[in-house]
Amino acid sequence: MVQIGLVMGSNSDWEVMQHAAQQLKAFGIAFEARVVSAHRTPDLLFEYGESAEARGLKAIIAGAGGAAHLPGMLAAKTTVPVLGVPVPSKYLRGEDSLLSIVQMPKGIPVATFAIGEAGAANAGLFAVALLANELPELRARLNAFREAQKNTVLAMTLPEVE
Ligand code: RP5
Repeated sequence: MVQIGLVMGSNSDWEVMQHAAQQLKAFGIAFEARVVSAHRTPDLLFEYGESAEARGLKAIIAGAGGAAHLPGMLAAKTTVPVLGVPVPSKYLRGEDSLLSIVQMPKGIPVATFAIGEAGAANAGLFAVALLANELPELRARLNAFREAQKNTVLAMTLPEVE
């Protein structure tokens, strides 16, 4: 059963959003990836948000660029947690996307991540952490991931000064 929805406003967002998909896949999470555009397919957005809970989604990762309505409008249509990823845009490099997603008025929350690849990857990891609240085995794998990451940094060396 699909647990996480991964949606984005365009297939041009995939280059960034695939970093969320990679994290979900690495932890064996069942997810679906779809293009859902807030302004070009608003009816599909409503349908996706309205059906999310009944379909068993535990969280929705939503990425969009520019005037990024997608995460906020999805959050307006469901109480399933929405994790927003600002996708870099051509002219304002994603600062527009970030502000569009993060500045939700009180009452309809969107958990907003960093612009670009790091934000997408962290949204994936955050979704894993949400699921891990109910799944001890997944929690153990997440802790092992952190341990491995820590050991990689502890093993880092720097060049000698000439
Ligand atoms: C947004 O417009 C999408 O999320 C994408 O980031 C941006 C550009 O879309 P395309 O013109 O590449 O389809 O809706």
